[in-house]
Amino acid sequence: MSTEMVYVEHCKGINGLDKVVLREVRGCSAEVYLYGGQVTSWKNEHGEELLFVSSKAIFKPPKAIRGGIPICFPQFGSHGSLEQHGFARNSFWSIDPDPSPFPTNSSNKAFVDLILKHSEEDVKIWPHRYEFRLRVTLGPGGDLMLTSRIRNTNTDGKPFTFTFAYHTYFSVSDISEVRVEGLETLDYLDNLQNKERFTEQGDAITFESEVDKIYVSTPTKIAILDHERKRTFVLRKDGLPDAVVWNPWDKKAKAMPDFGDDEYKHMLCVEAACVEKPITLKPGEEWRGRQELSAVPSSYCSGQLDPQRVLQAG
Ligand code: TA6
Repeated sequence: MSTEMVYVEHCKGINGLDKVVLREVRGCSAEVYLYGGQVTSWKNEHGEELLFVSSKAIFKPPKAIRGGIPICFPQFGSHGSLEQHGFARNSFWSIDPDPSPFPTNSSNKAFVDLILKHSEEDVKIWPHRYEFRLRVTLGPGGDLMLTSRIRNTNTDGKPFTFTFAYHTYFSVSDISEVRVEGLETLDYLDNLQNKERFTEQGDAITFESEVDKIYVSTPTKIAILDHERKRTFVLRKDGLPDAVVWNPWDKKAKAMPDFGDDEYKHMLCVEAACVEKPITLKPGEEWRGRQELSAVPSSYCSGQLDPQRVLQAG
């Protein structure tokens, strides 16, 4: 029997939806649904799930899958004719037959290239043509990388403007034991106060109630420390100056049919984004936005782990 390592497997997921499973030699894995181009699983070498997907997630178009890493494009948020967070996460992506050269690191074998182009439906509500190439890579050390390349392919000479987010749902043991490092003292727009601008206080962010904040001009590295699990997620980003931090807490959790009443205790969204300053592309121009997630053991208790060291580490 072949013991050949299967790095990339195309198969059927929930409700028969097409998905791709990425595997690495140490036992780490990831899963991406072609519906939404959405990562719905990222496991470490022990098979522990690192992303949150609601037990009530509805894997049935046109509803977006509640959890994993929804792609918000061509709009983050809800304004104008587009639905909340745009249509990319409610669309069927394809395997890219001709992935124009992504800078490939030959040691990465577990990756998939997806593509989404304008549909005639979409053009009715967002009158532009585009090619959105998404590469999802599971690195040899179990890191998860998403690279988006969005090109304006309008033939009428028109530029287009968009906002974007990787709406990442991290799985945490207990939200009241989680700290976020790297956003201290930054300005943010508070979605709970009409997007008014405030300045964050001087130390790590902790959670005691609903939070829905868009931090602007943030550093390339953000750390999410799960004290109970002694695990730190490190989010590295490029081309994405903002970071959205969201936890619905109890009231909003109860109001979402595809979200368990108590599930807010076990998730936190920290989203690499471009919201404050939308991106404008002329025909032929391309934008690139990338995020890299890693999960490192952190013996963080009573300050033993210096979070700044985590952020400054290579
Ligand atoms: O990322 C935070 C946010 O914009 C919140 O305001 C909340 O609406 C969340 O996204 C989830 O949005 P969704 O459309 O997926 O229910």
